[in-house]
Parts: sequence; C-alpha cells; structure tokens
Amino acid sequence: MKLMGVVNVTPDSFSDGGLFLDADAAIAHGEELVRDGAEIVDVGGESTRPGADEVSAAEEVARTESVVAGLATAVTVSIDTSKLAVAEAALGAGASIVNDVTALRAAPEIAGLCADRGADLVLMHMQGDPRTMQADPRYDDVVDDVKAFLAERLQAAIDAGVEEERVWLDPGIGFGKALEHNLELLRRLGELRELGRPLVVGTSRKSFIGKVDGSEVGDRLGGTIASSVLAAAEGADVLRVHDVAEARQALRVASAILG
Ligand code: HH2
Repeated sequence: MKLMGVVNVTPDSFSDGGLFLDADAAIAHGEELVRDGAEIVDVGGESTRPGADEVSAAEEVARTESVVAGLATAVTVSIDTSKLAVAEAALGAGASIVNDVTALRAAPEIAGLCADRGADLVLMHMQGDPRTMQADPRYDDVVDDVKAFLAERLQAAIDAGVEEERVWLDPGIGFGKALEHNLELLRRLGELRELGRPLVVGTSRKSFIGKVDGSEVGDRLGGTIASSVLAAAEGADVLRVHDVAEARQALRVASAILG
C-alpha cells in the first residue's frame, strides 16, 4: 500500500485552494507529506472540482514545473494533468508518473509521451467533464460501467505503446457520480482488481463524505480515513490523500489487526 500525497498548486482546489500557490510553500508542503509517509506526491496546477475554471497550459506549467523539480530529487512525483505540454514539462523536471483524470481523452498524445519516457500512467474514470459531471450522473451498473471504461482506456494506452505494467487504474470517486455510485464503487472495489492493474483510489475530503453526514470540506478527516481503510481492505494499492500522517496511522493499525 502506497500513499500518494496531494500538492495542489492552485488558487481554487476544493479543499486547499490558495494554500500552496507559491512554489516554495508547495515544495515545503510536499516535503512535509514525505516526512509524514507519502511515497508519491501528486502535483497539480488545475482544479478538477465541479465547476472549476479551465487553466491555460502555460499557466499550469508555470505553477507546477518548479514544484516538480523541487520535489523530484526527494520523492517519486506524479503530475496531475490532462494537458500534453504540462505532462512534458513535468517529466522533464523529474516527475515519473502522469496522473490523467481524463484517461487520455483530452490529450491522447500523453500516451506516446509516457511510452517514450518510460513513465507510469494513471488512468481515471470520469463521466462527463468537471463543469457538468455532477449534473445528473447515470449508470446501468456503476461498477460494470467503470470497469468496462477502464478496460477500454487501458487497451488504448497499450495500443499507443505504453507498457501494460506501467498503467494504474482509478475509479474516480466523485467524478460524475452520485452518492450511491461512490458508495457502491467503494463497496465493490475488489471487482476492479480483475482488470489486473494496480488501483489508485482518492476519497480524501470529497463531497460524498459530506453527503453522508452533512460535514463541510474542512471537517471530513474521519470519513476520509474510514473510506481509505475500507478501500485498502478491498484491494486499493495507492491511496491519494491530503492528510498523509493520519492515513498512514490508520492503515498501519488496520494492517496490524488484519495481519
Ligand atoms: N481527485 C482529485 C484530483 N485528481 N486524480 C486521481 N487519480 N484520483 C482522484 O480521485 C483525484 C485525482 C480531486 O482532488 P483535489 O486534487 O484535492 O481537488 P481539485 O481537483 O479541486 O484540485
């Protein structure tokens, strides 16, 4: 089990927008997450929260490139982007993973880039796009639909030259999903193991937690921990979290009990 710590270099991320917009603050935060137990830090320069504004590639590179460079000597860095130019700049600055929430639909060329550079690639499920995704999400069977999508995107990556061993898959908790969809994906996460690739899961501070108990975004640590521990028990390989120290303790205790 690996923890992926979140470093959002944005003014508008849903839980920590504006806190780490300055490169030095972002690097210091990433270093703190490493001390807390993150084996990967995920650097992002564009919010994907519902309704977020789009950011130009130049602005996204300006936000992320120096932060990636500042962290990549100390830890494995992933770049959270759907833009080719941003992925290219980050890999040049020392990142080794591209985390694409559109799973190559926004910029299919990211596959060729990862193939050329030998980078790992995270492919995430999302229904719709961030501006519209929470309007009225619908599925026949959410787990079957997400699984079929991820299988198809995995094949697209392989067809573009990415080695299968380099691809990680993510059900995209909160991306075009109603509460029941998120809960069912987490409950039946084990079914996605049949895809044969490592699973990344991000529940951290997300609104489905608030829909369960009415909590605001700054008050969702308990729900983050509960969902992360259960995702780990269901076979998640990487947990993407903001609160690394707390997640690490929870996972250690859970694994000590389960053996
Ligand atoms: N969630 C967010 C962003 N990127 N990437 C993957 N692979 N999986 C996720 O679940 C995921 C992700 C949303 O969280 P955050 O980065 O904190 O917010 P924002 O998009 O507002 O910056």
